[in-house]
Amino acid sequence: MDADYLPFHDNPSKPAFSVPEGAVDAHCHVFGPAETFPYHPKRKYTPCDAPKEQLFALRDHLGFARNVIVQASCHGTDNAALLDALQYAGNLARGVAVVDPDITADELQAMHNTGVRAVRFNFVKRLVDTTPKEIFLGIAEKIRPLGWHIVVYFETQDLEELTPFLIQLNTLIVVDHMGRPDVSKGVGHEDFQRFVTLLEEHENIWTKVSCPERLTLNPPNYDDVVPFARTLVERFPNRVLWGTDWPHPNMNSHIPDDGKLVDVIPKIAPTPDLKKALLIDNPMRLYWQNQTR
Ligand code: 0GY
Repeated sequence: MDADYLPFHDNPSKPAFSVPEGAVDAHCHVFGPAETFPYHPKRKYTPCDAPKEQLFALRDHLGFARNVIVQASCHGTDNAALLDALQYAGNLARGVAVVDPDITADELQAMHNTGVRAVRFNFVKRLVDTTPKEIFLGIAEKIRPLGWHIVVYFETQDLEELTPFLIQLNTLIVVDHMGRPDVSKGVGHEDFQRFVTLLEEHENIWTKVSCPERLTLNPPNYDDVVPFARTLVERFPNRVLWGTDWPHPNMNSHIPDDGKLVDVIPKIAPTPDLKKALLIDNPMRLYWQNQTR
């Protein structure tokens, strides 16, 4: 683990908010253990191990039923730890992989059979080297026959430049962490409004209203992030997902208490219908519907 790396909370609180039965944590990771699943040689950070057993113990502690596990950059395109966790969880987890451009249809099908339903394209420069857009477009075509979608991670300043590419992908897209708005600028700022307009104009674009711990200016109080997430939940109730982001790689402001993150949910999804859409109906539709596994 990097010397300045903050490990995840070792004793998260029980949330005050009772998560509805069948809820999905739609953004989390597994890291290692390095002895079994080594980190990628080209990684930009080395985390502390966060193995599947601890992820699923947290799921139970917080009251969730299912997980969507996202391949993180520290494992590169080696999805072994992710696939191992999916295998272990059976029908209770789905995955988002990161793949090489030369991946074969058979390899993709094997991943599908293990529970992968999407690939992730990462544009965050501190996490990955730049990938040419043609490479991503090629991967988008390879996954199309499987009905997978694409999870994209970028920062607010990159949205304008990326928009034509996102449209060109012409498939269902999920944007991580609300496109990482600068919350000091407020909901009305043109940067966040550009993101709202993107979703308004493109019904194939969804977003995760996750990561208040990364976006807040006042940790561990997350109230400054609430108006951003609530705006998206209320405007696009059928296209939003929520996740813990456990084990919270690359945090430097504080170690988030996962129970307190769950307690943000009723603030961003104030009605029972909004909570059900966010936590159950949307992720179930996207990751579990019409699937044999
Ligand atoms: C997240 C956020 C981060 C890291 C990664 O793939 C990754 O390494 O996604 C980050 O550092 O902002 O979603 O886990």
